[in-house]
Amino acid sequence: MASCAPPPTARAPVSENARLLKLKEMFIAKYGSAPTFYARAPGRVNLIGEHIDYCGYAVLPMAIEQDILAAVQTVNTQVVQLSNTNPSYLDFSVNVKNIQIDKTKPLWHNYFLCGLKGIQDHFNLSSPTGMNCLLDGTIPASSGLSSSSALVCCAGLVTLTANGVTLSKVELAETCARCEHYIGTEGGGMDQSISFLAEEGTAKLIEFSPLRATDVKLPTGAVFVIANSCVEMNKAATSHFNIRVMECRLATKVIAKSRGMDWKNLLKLGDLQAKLGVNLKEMLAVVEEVLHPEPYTREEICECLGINLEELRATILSQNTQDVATFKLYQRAQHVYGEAARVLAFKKVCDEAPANAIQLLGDLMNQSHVSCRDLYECSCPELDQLVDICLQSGAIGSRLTGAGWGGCTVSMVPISKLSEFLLSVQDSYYKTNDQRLALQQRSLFATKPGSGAMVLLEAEKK
Ligand code: ADP
Ligand code: NG1
Repeated sequence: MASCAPPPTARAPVSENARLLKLKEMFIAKYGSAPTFYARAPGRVNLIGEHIDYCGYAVLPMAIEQDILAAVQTVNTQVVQLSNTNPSYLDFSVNVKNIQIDKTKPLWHNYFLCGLKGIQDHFNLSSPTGMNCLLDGTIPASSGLSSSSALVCCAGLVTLTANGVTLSKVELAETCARCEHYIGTEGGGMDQSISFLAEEGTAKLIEFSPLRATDVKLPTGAVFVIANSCVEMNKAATSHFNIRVMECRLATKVIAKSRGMDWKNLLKLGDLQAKLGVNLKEMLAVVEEVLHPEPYTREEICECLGINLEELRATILSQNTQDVATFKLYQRAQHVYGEAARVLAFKKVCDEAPANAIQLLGDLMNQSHVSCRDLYECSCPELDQLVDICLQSGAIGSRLTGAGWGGCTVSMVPISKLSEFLLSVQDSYYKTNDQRLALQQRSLFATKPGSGAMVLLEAEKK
């Protein structure tokens, strides 16, 4: 199986590739000699299955062409030096034996340190190598296209390669998913999995425990178009994301307790379903029966679980959700079970390819957006407006993608309508606002499934 293999290593004719050549020249100007290898990890667009990976449910993303690329040289010291082609990401250096990751300030180098530390910890490396690295990214940051995970995955692959150790793509994806938690966000493994397991030309159904990726053949008559709302949302700098993770965790525990189960050892809505042995539709009925739509106060949750506030804080809540006063359990659980079912329905339509496949997939994407907006409350006015504009401009389906609260939409557009669609979205969303107009070129683009992370070595000169 391809996923048991390590990420591929390819030979790249650097002098013929403008981006690699520029990076090489900048590297030499910065560090005085040429890089010994390059590594890239792509971002992704999630077609459907939002905020359910951390509940244990399958998701359906594809890698995009935009990526994080690193030029690297190992050195004989224990120092890792990091620099970036984007001057707003400042230089940083660290001793490999003293890596501290600041959860309170998610500066760019902290994401690199997650990957670095993740690999060091995995192999328990006693004497990790130092290195000089120059990074270059093309994924719009904090826009739901997974720039942070691409950086963590790239750092993981760089550290692996520099230290001469190997892992399969699956092991790398699992290690990088775990180590991104060092920054403080409690995400699932979607982003890191697709970054390593992606293959050109196919979207993937990503399933967890055990992690596996299955090809999903997308319909031929439509293209997927990404549109950035130009509203940035940094997951690690706010508590929105972790509050949702905690709400799902609390819903799991409250339902499990009500059914007399071992609730202390259950964390995910997916594991709860597996233990109850019922289908997703039946889980929606369980949610209806056990949970109420009014927000739960911390006190009510403590009462339901028979614990005190200190225990709630110490054993269940994350560091940045310690002081949250109320949690919506009913709405979040409704979203998760409904969205998990939509992912399976999407995959089935792709597999069976009926004549009305595009309409059916579009309907599922639209339902997903409504659920993210109304039940999960992870949209924002600009994203809702952009989704509406995309639908009015000819998309059959349109939804927010990634964490939300800003960032991008993904729309499914019939190929025959693509040019009209792009012009119409430009006119209605980007040309109405100077800030958006300035960002327009990199904000609205058709995309297709790209390849996964890889190591690049300079091709020998002929
Ligand atoms: P996303 O949805 O893109 O993953 P996050 O808010 O979780 O968004 O992470 C964005 C952060 O990742 C940025 O604030 C920055 O610290 C880091 N990052 C993204 N792109 C780059 C890059 N090209 N170079 C350095 N750091 C980057
Ligand atoms: P982005 O869009 O990269 O912030 C986040 C999580 C995913 C997933 C999505 C929502 C991380 C690293 N990524 O993605 O695991 O939960 O939100 O579907 O936490």
